[in-house]
Amino acid sequence: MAPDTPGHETQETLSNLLSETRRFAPPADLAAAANITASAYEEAAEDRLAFWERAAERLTWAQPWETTLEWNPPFAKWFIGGKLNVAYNCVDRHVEAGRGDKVAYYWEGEPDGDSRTITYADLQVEVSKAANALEELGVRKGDRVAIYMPMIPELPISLLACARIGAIHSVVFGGFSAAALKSRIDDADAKIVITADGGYRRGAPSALKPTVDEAVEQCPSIEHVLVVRRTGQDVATTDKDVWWHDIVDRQPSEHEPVPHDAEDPLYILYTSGTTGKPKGILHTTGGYLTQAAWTHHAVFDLKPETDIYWCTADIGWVTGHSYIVYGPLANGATSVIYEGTPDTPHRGRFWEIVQKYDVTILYTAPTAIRTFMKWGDDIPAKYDMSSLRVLGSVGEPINPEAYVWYREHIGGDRCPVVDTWWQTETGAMMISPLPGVTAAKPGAAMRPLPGIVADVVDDQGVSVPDGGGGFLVVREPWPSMLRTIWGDDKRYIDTYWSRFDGMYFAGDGAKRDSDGDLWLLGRVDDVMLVSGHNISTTEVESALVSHPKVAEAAVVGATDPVTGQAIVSFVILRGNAEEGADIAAELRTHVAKELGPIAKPRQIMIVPELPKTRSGKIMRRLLRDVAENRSLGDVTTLTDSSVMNLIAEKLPAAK
Ligand code: 6R9
Repeated sequence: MAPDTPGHETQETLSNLLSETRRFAPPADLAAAANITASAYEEAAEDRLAFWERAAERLTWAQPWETTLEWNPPFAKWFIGGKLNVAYNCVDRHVEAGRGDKVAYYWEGEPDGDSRTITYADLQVEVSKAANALEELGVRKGDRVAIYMPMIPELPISLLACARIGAIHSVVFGGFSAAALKSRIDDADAKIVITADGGYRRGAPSALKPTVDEAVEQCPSIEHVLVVRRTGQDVATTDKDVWWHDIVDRQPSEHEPVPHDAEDPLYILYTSGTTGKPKGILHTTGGYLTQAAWTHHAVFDLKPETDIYWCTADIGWVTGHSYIVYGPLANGATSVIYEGTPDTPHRGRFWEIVQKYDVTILYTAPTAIRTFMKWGDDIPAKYDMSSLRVLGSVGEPINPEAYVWYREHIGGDRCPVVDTWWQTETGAMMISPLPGVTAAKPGAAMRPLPGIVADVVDDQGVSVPDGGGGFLVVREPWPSMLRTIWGDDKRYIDTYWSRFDGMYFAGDGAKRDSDGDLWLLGRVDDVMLVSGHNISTTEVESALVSHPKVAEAAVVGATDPVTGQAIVSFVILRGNAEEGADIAAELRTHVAKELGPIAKPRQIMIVPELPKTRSGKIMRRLLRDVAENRSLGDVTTLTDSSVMNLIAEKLPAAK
């Protein structure tokens, strides 16, 4: 063993870990009628650019492109010379094709009974009015528009209004602080902010406008604040404010969607990363929409005439951009949008929504699935969810046990689960099973999608053999890839293109099993080095979650005088499990049995909650601080900072 070469180490150690043998073949009826069959892989392998050209032809172009790809590493341009309007593709063309009466969004507010149905014809009117209003406020092509809103229909309408004009939107998640909003407004030099008085969260109106006021006070670039009245709560006003209903409602309901260049910017979306100032990930028009739309069509087997699709993400994250707004609308889908939290007014709210709208495709995150496991099997069992046919997962590695639970308790053991790996930077899905093709393994993202050339390499950048592990990279440019970091080409090169020559470094660890299928192992920063063995947090967490009493687990490496790092785990028990005195011993034995003695945690702490980012990812960095008895680092991106107090209270018992 050579402990100083992480790539090789990962390879040797991980081949002993995870002996998952379950397989779920596609249902025969789904496979027989699937949008995509196995031949797509061969076609794309034969001629990758021709494959993406065909995907781009699913869109409506005002002017065809001349060059499919221009690649000056690491700067890509796709569909050069082509012109299209994203809003036209997402809205108008469906109306022109006689599908104006088709529902684009079933919007479900958090307060019971508060819902709206928006057809494609309605959306065309609303988006046109909003685009006219933005123009009246002085917004022009290329200007940046910050959007800080709850999950209400005016949110996707605002995105589309910007896209229509060619203004670059920068959505900032409605849970972020004034300081976070300010730094994002400044970095993008935004001209206006679109917001609302507030939104509904956990059964009560929660104000947004005061946060915007606090931020805008220190943002000289902002000329206007466009405010939707959602909750009707009392809010202070400033001379920059314009009410949405005052300006948008009186606009003409027609707006000419001028075509934009394929490489004109569509949006900036900030990702926080672990350190430093947030990175403004820049996406452009033609390639982005091509891949968002194609992957949505392929990975969910979307049938726009009959499917009711629901992605539970917030539009403030890339998942919402690509798979609530752009992908589904470009495909003419009918989607559900839900404003609130899954436990309001009760823990069956999601399943009530599935039942109410006969949802056929559900796309959610492992963090939600593990929460539902914790709440208990009896809750989803009360609802009729027989309409479901495809389930998706995104955001973190899905533990095999959570995958199987999702399949069984939500999908009635008949729906394929697609575990989709991608990032804000990739713009759209990259690695995923196809529901009509792949015999999926629980916990594996399986194969790069057709047209995507991803690989797992060792620390020298050499492709690992089957059974090996290392770093996930992408070897060829893809249509929806980020074009740069806004205003910082150097950081773009340093962050993604300097680790390995000529390859995109995703920052995730992965292994390729003996069949050649890919398993994502979490961020490489989180990998633990125990007695010279690289051990992935994901695999130990999955071993813990495979114990019937465990709902969720987070694992970190803490400095240890003997082993270098030692495994410390934080565990949430399932709803019905008792916290008996010997639970820690029981779990340690279980992990040793599943993964081998090397992976046995030094410590197990039973905790009520785990620290998560606002998009639901576990923040292991803070748990490392706890495990190493340090004072906590930056907690500003935590959803709920009181969680750390709850964990700290548990500490003495664990020692
Ligand atoms: C879409 C999104 C990206 C990071 C990514 C990885 C993790 C996302 C995953 C997954 C394992 C999956 N991630 N999907 N890990 N399996 N199916 O989440 O974008 O917020 O930018 O996060 O999320 O670590 O690098 P983003």
